[in-house]
Amino acid sequence: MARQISRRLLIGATAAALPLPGLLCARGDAPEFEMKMGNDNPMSHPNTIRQQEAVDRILKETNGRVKISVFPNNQLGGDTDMLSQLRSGALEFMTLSGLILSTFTPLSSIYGIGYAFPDYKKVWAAVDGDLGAMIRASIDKAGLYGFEKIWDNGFRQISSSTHPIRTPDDLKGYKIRVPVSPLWTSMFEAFGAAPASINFNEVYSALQTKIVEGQENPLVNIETAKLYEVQKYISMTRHMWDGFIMLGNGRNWRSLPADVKAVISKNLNGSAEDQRNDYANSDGTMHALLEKQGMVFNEPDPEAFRQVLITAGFYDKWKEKYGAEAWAVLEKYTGKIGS
Ligand code: X2X
Repeated sequence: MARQISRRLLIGATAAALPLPGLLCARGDAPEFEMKMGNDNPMSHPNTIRQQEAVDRILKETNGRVKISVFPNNQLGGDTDMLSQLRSGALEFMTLSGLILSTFTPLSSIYGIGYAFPDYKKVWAAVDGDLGAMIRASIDKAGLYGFEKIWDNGFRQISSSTHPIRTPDDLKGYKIRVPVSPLWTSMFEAFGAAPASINFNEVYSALQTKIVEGQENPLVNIETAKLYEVQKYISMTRHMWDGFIMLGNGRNWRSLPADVKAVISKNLNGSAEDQRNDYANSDGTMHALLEKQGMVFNEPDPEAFRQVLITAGFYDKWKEKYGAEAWAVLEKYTGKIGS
């Protein structure tokens, strides 16, 4: 169902993305601002569909003055490559997990602490509230611009080609791919697994060639990246929530006229809300689609995994890394973590 919706949306978005001859001719010249936006999501993914909608509205509302082209699916390179391009100004916008960004702005991974958020209500209160403001301030200090509304990257589940993950013991020595981020590596080391840091554009081949047994992602990413072709089991561990921060190159963003920034912000933040709804309503549909592709689901007890993180000192380690002040902001929304 979500795929039809996404296909319908995609067809709509693609058609709308076709050059708007009427608009451009109305000004009779090239756009005043031509910029690029990158992501690591396939064409059929809600990120790509909603980003394309946003840039279409921006082109229209600026009467062809501002043209942002979306390059999905790692077309510009993997996440770490795109982040370097963003920092240099070769790329003007991208969506990136705060945990991958944290190699550059350590505080931006704080929302990804294992089992910190039980539900979306607390997630959005935090990232649309003081926790998000704190993260954006750290991004700003690092010379980038973080848009107010973080996009959703869902609650993450573990997939495997070898065996289902039923208890924390099943993670001992488990060769799992994780995105390039100290927090992801640290969490799976705390579980006793063998995490391998690999960018998303290389995940399918790493699973196919058995470099790793499994990976972890929300169902919509597993489905849209066709990981069901190289995975057999999905264990609904729901071990963390992740978000895609919409980022701009700071220098470029500051150089834009105020009216242009207002139109871009309104439409990107507006599409973030639409994309959040897509994700929040997708798990049931994705579950059915993935089962149809032959994937076998199990529901382990999350508390057993959380206890392992406590015993391994994972929470104490990261509370020290972020500092008591930042941790207090996190716990303002999550309640006490790690006890
Ligand atoms: O790399 C991943 O697993 C993904 C697609 O979820 C992120 O961008 C963090």
